[in-house]
Amino acid sequence: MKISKPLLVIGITVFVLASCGKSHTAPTVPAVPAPAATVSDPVTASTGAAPEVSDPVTASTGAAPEVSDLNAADRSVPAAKAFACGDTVYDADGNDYATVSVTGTWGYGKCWMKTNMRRGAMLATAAALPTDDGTVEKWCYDDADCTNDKTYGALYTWAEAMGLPASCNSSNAWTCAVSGTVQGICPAGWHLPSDEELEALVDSQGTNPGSKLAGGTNWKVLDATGIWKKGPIIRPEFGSSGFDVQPLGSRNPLLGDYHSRGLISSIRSSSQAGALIAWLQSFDHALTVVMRNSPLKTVGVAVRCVQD
Ligand SMILES: [Ca+2]
Repeated sequence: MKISKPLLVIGITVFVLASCGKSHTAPTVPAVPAPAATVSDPVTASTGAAPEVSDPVTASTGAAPEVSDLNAADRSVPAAKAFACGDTVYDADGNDYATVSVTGTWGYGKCWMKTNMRRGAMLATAAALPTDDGTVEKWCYDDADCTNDKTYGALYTWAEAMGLPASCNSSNAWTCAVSGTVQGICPAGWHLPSDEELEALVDSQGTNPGSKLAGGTNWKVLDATGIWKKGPIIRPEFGSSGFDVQPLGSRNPLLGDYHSRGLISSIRSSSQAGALIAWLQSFDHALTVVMRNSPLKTVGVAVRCVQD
């Protein structure tokens, strides 16, 4: 018949195209018999054994390839919800933190933690120092476990907060140098604020920045139930930024003790001011302004992270 030849050509073409598209499921190629060894073959001549020829896939176990249903399970998981400022963020220990987009006269707008970091293992006393033990270490005021204390949080040295060796608390050698943003003890996607970022936060508030950035519960009372003791920092605009600096005081490295809870708080920056000192911002119940200071890196102060 005259049409038999064209049909045969089309059939071959379809077969070739189909084969090209299925290369990952090509049938096993039969093993090619090895050529017989000869006396002059330097490799096989030493033992006289013929080279073994086998299918490397099936010879290893003889088991059929395992078919997993992981892909099907993955497809059933909905895409993760994108983080929006105001959502809760979690540190590496699973502790939760409220977040806030800080408002201000000039609309700073970065996303900050609304409470102080609490991550890490508590040091036994204020006199103890963190070490390079592979874990984050913190002080808790009066040595009372503060892991669940969202009112005050924990205190950290500069190096421990930065994830650097403890020797960086007394050195600004190149191994302790800081460039770009530093995650340190912050959650992934967050970092310790630089000196410049903290300065911008304060400047964004205009007048009385201390009053606007400080905050917390029961702030108006003078007795033990209020976290800020009443003073000039208490003004009509107290807490208006939403940042809510919490007055947890600090750890004094010279005396090895805690002091000034309810009166003072500092927020640590990632920026060094020298071998022994680093920049931070201090809030005092007696001041409506915020003070930029550079005390010893071994002072224990609060850490607030900011989103990258
Ligand atoms: Ca440590």
